[in-house]
Amino acid sequence: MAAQASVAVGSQVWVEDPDVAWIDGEVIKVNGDTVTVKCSNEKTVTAKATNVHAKDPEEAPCGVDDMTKLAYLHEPGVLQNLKSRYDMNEIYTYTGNILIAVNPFRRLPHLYDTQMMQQYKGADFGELSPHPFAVADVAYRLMLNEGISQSILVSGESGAGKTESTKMIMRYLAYMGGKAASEGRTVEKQVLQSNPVLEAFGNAKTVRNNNSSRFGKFVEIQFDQKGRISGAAVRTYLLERSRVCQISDPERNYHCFYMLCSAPPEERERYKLGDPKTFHYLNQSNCIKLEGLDESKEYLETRKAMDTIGISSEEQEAIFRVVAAILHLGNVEFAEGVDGDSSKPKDEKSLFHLRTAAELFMCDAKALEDSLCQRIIVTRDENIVKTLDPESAKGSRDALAKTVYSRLFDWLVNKINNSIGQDPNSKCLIGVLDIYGFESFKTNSFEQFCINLTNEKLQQHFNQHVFKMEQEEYTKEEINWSYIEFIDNQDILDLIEKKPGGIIALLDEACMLPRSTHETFAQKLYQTFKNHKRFAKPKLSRSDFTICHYAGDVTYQTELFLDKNKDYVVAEHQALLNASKCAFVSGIFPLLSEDSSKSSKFSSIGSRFKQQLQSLLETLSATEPHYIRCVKPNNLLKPAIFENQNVLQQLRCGGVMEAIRISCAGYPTRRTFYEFIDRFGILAPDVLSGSSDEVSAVRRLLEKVDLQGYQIGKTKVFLRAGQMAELDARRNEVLGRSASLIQRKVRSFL
Ligand code: AOV
Ligand code: MG
Repeated sequence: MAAQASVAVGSQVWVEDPDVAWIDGEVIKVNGDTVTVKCSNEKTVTAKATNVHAKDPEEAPCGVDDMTKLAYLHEPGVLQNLKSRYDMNEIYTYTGNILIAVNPFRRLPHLYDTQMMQQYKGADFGELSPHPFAVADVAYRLMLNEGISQSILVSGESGAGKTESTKMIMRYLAYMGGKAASEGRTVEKQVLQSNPVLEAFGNAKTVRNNNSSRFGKFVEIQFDQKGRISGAAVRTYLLERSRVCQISDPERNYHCFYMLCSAPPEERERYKLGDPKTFHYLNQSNCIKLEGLDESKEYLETRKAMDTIGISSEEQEAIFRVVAAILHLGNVEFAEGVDGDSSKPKDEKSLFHLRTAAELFMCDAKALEDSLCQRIIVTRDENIVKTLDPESAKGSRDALAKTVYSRLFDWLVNKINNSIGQDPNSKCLIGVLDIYGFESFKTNSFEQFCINLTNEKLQQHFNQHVFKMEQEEYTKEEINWSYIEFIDNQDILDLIEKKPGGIIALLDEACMLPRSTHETFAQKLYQTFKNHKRFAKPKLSRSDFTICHYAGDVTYQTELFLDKNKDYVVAEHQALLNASKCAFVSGIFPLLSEDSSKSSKFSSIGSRFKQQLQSLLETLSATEPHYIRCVKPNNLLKPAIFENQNVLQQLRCGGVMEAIRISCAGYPTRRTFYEFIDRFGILAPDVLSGSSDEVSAVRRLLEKVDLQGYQIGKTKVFLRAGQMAELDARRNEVLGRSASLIQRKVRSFL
């Protein structure tokens, strides 16, 4: 994809290495199209010439703050640059307008303080070191000066630093758009305080991140004509529900559960809470405590943030009462009832938790028990009570816990939006997107499928944008260029989204047909997409399928696809909580209209998510986007460890390499006339003598060295991929010759 070295014996090059991805070395032999390289780790490697890349002989040891300043824009060069900067705690680097952020996994003092914000305020982009504040500043100024809405899209894999970056951006925007030194509950304070609340209820410790967001988030900040924040809206996407009742070691449930268990004693007593280890929903994992986190402090802070947002103390009380009720609910176990297929609370302990849960939900204990252990089948003539066996009752219990929790979360999001308020007159907004990155695990289910769809959509948006930016740079410099191909992932999007006939449509169909199973669904997929380039049936599998995503192949297990795609609330649960004496609880389970209360009516999570994404992309396409790509340098979550292979994989998945490829397909190397003459004047010193302007000197120099296909713009020379290396090789030759010339002179002088 990148500049090929015009390699000769003695050239400094990069060659592939299984451990560190790319290693540098010196060419010691060239034989046709194979090259032998003596690597800096003393190994000698023979490789194809096309797999060897030139190394910049003048590479700055501390790297460059923008990848486009690299002499050679190729994979090893990009990687080396990030690494050498990371080693010096320079965690931010631009690739043109894209900010790459490598997670430092340590607090970098002063990097984010108010003084720093002060500095970035109004500084030209590129003038100061790369920083999220600079990105936010550009967005803010473009919005204010040009009147165009902006968006800042933060992506990267779990634990890469998306949420932290998002918070910095929001802080900067609040700083710029806040009313200086005002007291009380200002809009910008509310906007900022929405973060800790959403994190308490929507974040959890996972294997990949101790504070992993388990939902996607788009925050839209509205501004008035003077550039002051006048409103905000938060949209969230797909909260992970299964975590409420199922966690695997060493992960944790949502933070709020542990916080509440560390609440002040009188509250814990009121909710009959104690050691988190005594609750089934928490003790499935051995991890209870998080190092460096004071849960009781977090609890009070969450409460304070809720105050700021405008959640009343009655509402707060109800929220935490419901959280406690869920914990108690999880401790209700079932045993077989009097007759075969029925169930009842297993023992006194289960009965206690059942009663406590009912008390906290403010509903009738017997009604709660019935809603867990029975289903009412409505026929035309009568209602028939069907009892559930213990296993089904447990399933019913968990379904209730998940439904309540997700309704609670939705309530919070709504409340935040209503309290902060929308500004109907705002013409400009800045949207900040903090959404899950591409995922590929050992087993991938419906969640990964949705997450990866999101990434496909955003990737398409990204490619189109990067491509457009390139075009604009060429136009600005008034150079000719012809259409450059770039990989479009529309075919993958069609495979998933097309209506009718795409995977989501087929899944919905399967969910509506009474007799379908995940196996019949998979068969249908195999039949339909037999010849699709992006679809594959793994050998030896009867129900898995593989999608060739832009970021790599992912194999999905269909087992739970049908279940997870169905969004319905058990009618008995709905009725139970609607009858709660607590206004908050009955409020999150409002009476349904006749129509939608029929449990047979199926509502598809996949289709709804697809629509949400569609509307997100419509919003985004009306904005000018700015991209932040977060990179996780290692999986140990430790500072100062930079794993090349790992980082490279992320740069590829995040489209950074693709952006570079697009730019390489055009004229990847740009040098101002001055820089160009400075570096290559030595190739034709005679063209420089005699006073002439820079442009004609550059023109003559290029003619003299007989290069083809380059372009001369208004202020810069545009070179094609590889041409810089070619010129450097010649320059080295000249330098070498003059060195031996000097040596000869020196010797003859001696
Ligand atoms: P994520 O949002 O990308 O993951 P976070 O933003 O939560 O990742 O970052 C993970 C952790 O890395 C944080 O809790 C910090 O400890 C550390 N970290 C990230 N950025 C910085 C920074 N700039 N300075 C210092 N420490 C940082 V997920 O939500 O899991 O996809 O779903
Ligand atoms: Mg996050």
